[in-house]
Amino acid sequence: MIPNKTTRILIVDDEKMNLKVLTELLREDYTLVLAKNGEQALKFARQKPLPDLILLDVVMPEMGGHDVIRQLKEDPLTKEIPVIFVTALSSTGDEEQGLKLGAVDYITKPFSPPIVKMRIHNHIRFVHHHRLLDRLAYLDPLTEIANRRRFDQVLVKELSRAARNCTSLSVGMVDVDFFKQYNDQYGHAMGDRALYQIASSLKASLERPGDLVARYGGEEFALILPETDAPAAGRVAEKARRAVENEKIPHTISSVSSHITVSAGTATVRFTGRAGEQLRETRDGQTCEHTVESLMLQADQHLYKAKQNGRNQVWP
Ligand code: GH3
Ligand code: MG
Ligand code: MG
Ligand code: MG
Repeated sequence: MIPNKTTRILIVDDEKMNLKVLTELLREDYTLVLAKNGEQALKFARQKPLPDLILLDVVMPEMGGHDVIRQLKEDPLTKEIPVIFVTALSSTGDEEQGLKLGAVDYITKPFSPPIVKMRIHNHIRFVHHHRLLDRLAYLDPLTEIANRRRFDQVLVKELSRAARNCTSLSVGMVDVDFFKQYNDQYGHAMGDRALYQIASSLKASLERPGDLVARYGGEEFALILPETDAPAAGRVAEKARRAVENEKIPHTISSVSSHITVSAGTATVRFTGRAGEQLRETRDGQTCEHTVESLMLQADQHLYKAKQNGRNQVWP
């Protein structure tokens, strides 16, 4: 990896001299953000764009480095940011504790600048590799939205979160209408382009940061809508449907419209009772064991109804 200025490093140290030394060492290769105490460190660590790496002093007045890393690791926003301790505390016990708290490396002062620079380069290279692997594993290459693997992973997590917090969770299945005919008429390459545009449009139509749209397969997309009850899910799906329609991608042989349209089915699980209890209830008041499969099956059945009813619509 060639270091570049789009990579951000947050440097935290209460002593100006230490900040200066690290700044001199790294400023040519990276964009640096400096914090002179623990509170500032937490504030800057949560500001977007997030830092790619944090160099953290241990001994600081008020909030020390150990408290800072604990809080970073507890926050879903910052827990993946690698932290390197840079400290004068050099005993084996100190180092062991730093690594136990989740630091990826432990550098003791006084340090050798060229060695520290190389160690930081190596960690940054690792960060970029990790991101690349993440993209490959969880992004659909054609549409550049989440893939099926990511969808399944998020749905399991959101289902258990909804059960824990006794909230509603909705899913949606979205399927392009008469897409086979589109491919037949315009060719597969245009079909691919249309899928990209549909995916972008669906994604842009979602409002909440926790919502997810994924490519579920072929020309099918799926939505995860946390803390969303059935009527709200219907509204979100309708908004998504309209967004695709408004793209006005010509589809002259579709019998629904002269443009590409989608149909959607939604399904909702509503967890009632006190948080942590096991009572599981559907929208219709039936108590049943809701698994990922049954929720998706229901959304699929509702999608089928939307298709049967004439397409370009949401069911229920
Ligand atoms: P319906 O309204 O009932 O959903 O009709 P449909 O033609 O969309 O349904 P069908 O399931 O018969 O066809 C889906 C089509 O989607 C067939 C397939 O060629 C196309 N498709 C699936 N994945 C891709 C893809 O990655 N690229 C392109 N260009 N087409 C795809
Ligand atoms: Mg200090
Ligand atoms: Mg289909
Ligand atoms: Mg279809």
